[in-house]
Amino acid sequence: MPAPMIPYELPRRDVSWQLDRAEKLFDEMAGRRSCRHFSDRPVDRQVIEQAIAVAHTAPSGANRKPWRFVVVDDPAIKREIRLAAEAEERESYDRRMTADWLNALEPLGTNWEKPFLEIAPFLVVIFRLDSQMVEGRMQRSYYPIESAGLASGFFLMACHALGLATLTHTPSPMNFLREILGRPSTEKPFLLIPVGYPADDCVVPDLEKKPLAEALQWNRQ
Ligand code: IYR
Repeated sequence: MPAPMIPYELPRRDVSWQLDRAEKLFDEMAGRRSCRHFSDRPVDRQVIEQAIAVAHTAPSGANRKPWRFVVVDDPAIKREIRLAAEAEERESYDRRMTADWLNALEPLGTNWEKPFLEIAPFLVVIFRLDSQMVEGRMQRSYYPIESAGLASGFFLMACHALGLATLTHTPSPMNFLREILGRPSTEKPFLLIPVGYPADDCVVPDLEKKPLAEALQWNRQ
């Protein structure tokens, strides 16, 4: 049965308001960087829950919201995650990643060591749900990867807007997260996101960014 329809309105904005707002939003988001040097300064649990509430407003296939956000702040679990991630990362850096891949990562200065997994106050593990219980039976999800990606983007933006640093970390393979966190096999680890504040001496690489003109096209080429 179709859901009842309710009015949907947005405030009317003129172009100068939109361009002014766009500039401010651009400046704010362009200031977001992936953080690999976290402070151990705590973050209030309510703040991270609010950021997840924002992520949970993201659109999704058939409105099924096929994601789960697991927040880890237990030091013993963070340590388990660090050790398991580093074991996979060591294997990846030493054997699994291609020379091209290692070359592409060189400007970032990353390696297999991931101390931030213990230092950041929260590790947020986003799972994508390939199926889930709906109306009392297991049903498949629609576009779970796209949906989880959308919710992840909303989450990163919410964290940044709340003054929190994040890293989209993808130790590979990530199945250890499902085991450590006790999630069922229908839930696939999607991203591991440390959240917190940058360390006082945090630095980020000064990277050249791909020009927007290479990413934007009007109509046909
Ligand atoms: N997962 C590894 C390697 C890595 C891969 C990509 I693609 C990055 O943008 C950054 C790192 C690591 O986290 O070190």
